[in-house]
Amino acid sequence: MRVEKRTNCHFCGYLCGVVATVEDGRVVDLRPDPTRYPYDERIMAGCRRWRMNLDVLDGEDRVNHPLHRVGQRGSGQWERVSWDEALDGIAGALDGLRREHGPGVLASMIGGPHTSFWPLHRFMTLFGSPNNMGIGQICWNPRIWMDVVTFGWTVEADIRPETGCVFVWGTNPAESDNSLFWRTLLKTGRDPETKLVVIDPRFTRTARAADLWLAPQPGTDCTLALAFLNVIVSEGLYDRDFVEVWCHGFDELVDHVQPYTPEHAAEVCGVDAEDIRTAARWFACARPSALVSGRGIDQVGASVAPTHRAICCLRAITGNLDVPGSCVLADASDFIQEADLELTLEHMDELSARCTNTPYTPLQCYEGYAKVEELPVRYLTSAHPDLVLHAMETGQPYPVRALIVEATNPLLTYADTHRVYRALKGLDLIVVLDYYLTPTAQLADYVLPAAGAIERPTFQAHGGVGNIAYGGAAACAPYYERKTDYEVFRELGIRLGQQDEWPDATFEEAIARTLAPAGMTWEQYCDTGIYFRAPWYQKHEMTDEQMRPAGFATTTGKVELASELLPKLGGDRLPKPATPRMLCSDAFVAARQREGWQHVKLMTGGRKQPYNASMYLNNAAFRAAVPEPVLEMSPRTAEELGFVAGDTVQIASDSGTALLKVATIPMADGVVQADYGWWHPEWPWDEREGGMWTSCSIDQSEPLIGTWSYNAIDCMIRKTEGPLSWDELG
Ligand SMILES: Nc1nc2c(c(=O)[nH]1)N[C@H]1C(S)=C(S)[C@@H](COP(=O)(O)OP(=O)(O)OC[C@H]3O[C@@H](n4cnc5c(=O)[nH]c(N)nc54)[C@H](O)[C@@H]3O)O[C@H]1N2
Ligand SMILES: Nc1nc2c(c(=O)[nH]1)N[C@H]1C(S)=C(S)[C@@H](COP(=O)(O)OP(=O)(O)OC[C@H]3O[C@@H](n4cnc5c(=O)[nH]c(N)nc54)[C@H](O)[C@@H]3O)O[C@H]1N2
Ligand code: SF4
Ligand SMILES: [Mo]
Repeated sequence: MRVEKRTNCHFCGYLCGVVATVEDGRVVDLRPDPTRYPYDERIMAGCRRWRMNLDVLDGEDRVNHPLHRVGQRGSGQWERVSWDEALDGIAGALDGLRREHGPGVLASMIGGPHTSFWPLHRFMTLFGSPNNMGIGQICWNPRIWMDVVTFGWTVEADIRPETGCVFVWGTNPAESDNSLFWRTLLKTGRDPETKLVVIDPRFTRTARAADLWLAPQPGTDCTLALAFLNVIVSEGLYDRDFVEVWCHGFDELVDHVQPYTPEHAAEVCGVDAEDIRTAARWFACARPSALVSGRGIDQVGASVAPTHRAICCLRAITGNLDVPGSCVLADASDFIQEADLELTLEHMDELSARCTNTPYTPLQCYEGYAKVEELPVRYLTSAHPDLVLHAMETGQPYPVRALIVEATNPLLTYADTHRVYRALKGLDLIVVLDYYLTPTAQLADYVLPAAGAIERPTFQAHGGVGNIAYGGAAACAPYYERKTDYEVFRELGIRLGQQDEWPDATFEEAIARTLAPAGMTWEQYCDTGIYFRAPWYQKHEMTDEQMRPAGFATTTGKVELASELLPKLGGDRLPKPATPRMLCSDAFVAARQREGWQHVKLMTGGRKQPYNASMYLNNAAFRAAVPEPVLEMSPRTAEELGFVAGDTVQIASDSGTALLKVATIPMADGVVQADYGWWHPEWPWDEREGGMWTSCSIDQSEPLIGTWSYNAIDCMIRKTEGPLSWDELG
């Protein structure tokens, strides 16, 4: 029988709708679905991934059955086992470890937005472990935290026809966000009335659309933001009414920004002082103005909190907050939020008692979470990898002996990958749930076959910061013995006494339950593919029966330019640039310099099509188009270092080294940018994986949230001969 099914691609976080033609349970064709959000003809035409959904269903290298390790860890020898054997084996081992060491013995790792992670986190919560590592500290959380501290809630850019100026700060949606947002931005950038300012050390595809490109040295953005504030305050360009009624600590901020003149920032950031003035004036005067930020400033380590705080102040004093076309405070969701699905709040006390983040990162922990009045969202308590790895290595503060890895490849994408590797090698139990035998899966005891998008339902709710959820149904039942992530954690949970907490047999039913409070049924969701409430504005002005305005959900009820909360946690009232915490030791630098290596500043992980972190490197067509990882630098930097495009170079820090090919692009001088996540699926399995050069040491992380740096890193570099290989990586 031949039927057409509406389903979604999930090869990036945007979940474009596709229509699958299904014959006797097998998908035989796919085409874009123009009827469902987030559809855009040009996106589908330009995206090289959605057709892959069909190709990989029967992909030769997919994991199709549960695998159990035979031989030594990492030896690459597997036996096929049944699901019951695998799940009984895992549950039995976890039960034994919990009896011996307590519930904190189990840790988990997740990655980017590849699937719904709440089932794993519900499982972890019910098991009793707070050791859920993820990308919280370096992807998204820093902004969410500082928005919440300053405004009481998170904000999203609301780009509309009337938007007069957009700051695109440390994000490159032309490569990273193949979605409607980028299309909207591009259209806005082409409007002669709208000023588009891109702040990025690299001249990216996004920067090409800009009216003004500012290229700060990485990690100096806090000073730049303070200089914008300096211009706006000293030229009287702020929104007096909003400041007077709704901002707390304006006078303090005015004093605070005095030293941060454009000339000072020009020196620190390497940006022209006049350009700083121009950008600041546009943002303040071309209202409404919107601002979006990304990984570029989420991953700057020590400066992350003050940078975001300064940006929050910029939005607030210019009155670009919660008015149409500026930055709107997100709305709480009508459907159940992920944080609730994870059951975190119900188990706060128990989890808090075992939280390894306490007292190291006083905001990013259960106690920090409890201090903020109203919290949306998830991941605000996710465990710091350095602290959990430490527990794996030393048994302190208690032993962590088992690990579940879901939809991430930490041997390539977590920081300090040599250390991740060593810590994993010493564990008693590793379970990996993935599509492929990734380098991380090669170290597992059990590899469990995950059902891919179009084989499973999808539900994207952007972490619960808005009143929007979209996605849809599976096109077919999982092929072979693959299972949805939800089913795996449910079945494991039931084996470990959690049966009462998993009432829904399938992920479809769980999504239906999630949507029920919003009054939407599963059938309606599959049909429309979206639950959505339009944004509404100036919520702080809404009055109650006594005509009292709602205000902001902060301790003072106002926008806290000067924070009342952060000093209680050891932070600053006002944003101050932090001293960069250097990653290379003096001894390492000196030793390499004696051997002729040169010293540069390193950024990593600039997003590029067609790959996504460590994914799709097994796609032959992609590899033919983009065959190797590159190291970008300005032509001037290349010349100074003595390199030409195409040279093979080696970069190193004291936590690792990698080999890449030089490419020259317009970008800030003295800085290099390395692709990340690279591996060579076609090379025989070899435990010496590449790409290991960053560090997540807690000593070098930002002190409140625990953000480590992927962008303002110290590194050494030299030219090397010959093709890329593992041999030099030793
Ligand atoms: N193709 C592709 N798309 C992806 C991903 C992928 O791996 N590949 N990953 C997905 C994920 S997990 C995420 S989090 C998003 C991230 O999405 P984005 O945040 O848009 O990430 P990038 O595209 O790398 O853009 C970050 C930009 O910040 C700049 N930058 C680096 N350091 C600094 C700095 O100190 N200051 C400033 N101002 N800029 C700086 C970089 O040059 C880079 O151009 O992308 C998602 N989309
Ligand atoms: N140096 C450096 N490191 C970084 C970054 C950087 O910019 N520079 N960026 C950081 C950021 S922002 C992020 S988000 C991370 C991203 O890092 P990861 O998320 O770890 O990276 P991926 O390579 O995308 O790994 C995803 C894995 O999940 C599997 N997978 C995909 N879909 C599913 C699914 O539905 N179920 C299951 N079970 N498995 C699935 C894929 O096969 C793949 O092996 O990297 C971080 N690390
Ligand atoms: S943009 Fe993302 S979700 Fe959309 S088709 Fe491409 S890979 Fe799939
Ligand atoms: Mo990310």
